[in-house]
Amino acid sequence: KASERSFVMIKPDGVSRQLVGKIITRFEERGYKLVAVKSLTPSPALAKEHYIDLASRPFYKGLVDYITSGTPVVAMVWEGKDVIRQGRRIVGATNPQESDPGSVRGQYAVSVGRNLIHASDSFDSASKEIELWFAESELAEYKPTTWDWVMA
Ligand code: DAT
Ligand code: MG
Repeated sequence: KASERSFVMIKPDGVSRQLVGKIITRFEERGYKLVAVKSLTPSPALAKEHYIDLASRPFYKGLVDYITSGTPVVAMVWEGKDVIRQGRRIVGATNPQESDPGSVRGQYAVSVGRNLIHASDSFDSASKEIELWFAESELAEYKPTTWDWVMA
């Protein structure tokens, strides 16, 4: 769908390592539309809910502690053709040791516990995550000047 949206989050290591601009640029230059963006330190409740499907995993507490460390995250919504699947490709495999070197994780990360970035993995999780992180009023409606050329 041309209107497909994905939730993408630069994690605290990405912010602390000052990779925000480089990461946003990948999505922008591909032609995707930035529908929403904000910097925040997630509450434990928000981080736990975001990763609720992993609650039984041994790394869950460490994951929540990492996301809520106090260094902010950058939460975003990106829109465009196939952005959920393409977003996952831009981000790379979960374990940076397996990520394609051209992906964000494959270029900048080496540890699965510090893999820089999140992107929704399905239409259902994208819908849930966008609703969890953003109010409807935070989602912009506009058309980038590049849109018709890129999304044709
Ligand atoms: P992804 O972020 O690629 O969607 P996921 O949803 O399976 O991966 O897991 C969410 C995050 O949890 C992942 O980005 C990093 C962390 N994680 C996953 N597997 C892990 C493991 N085996 N050890 C430590 N952290 C892990
Ligand atoms: Mg995931």
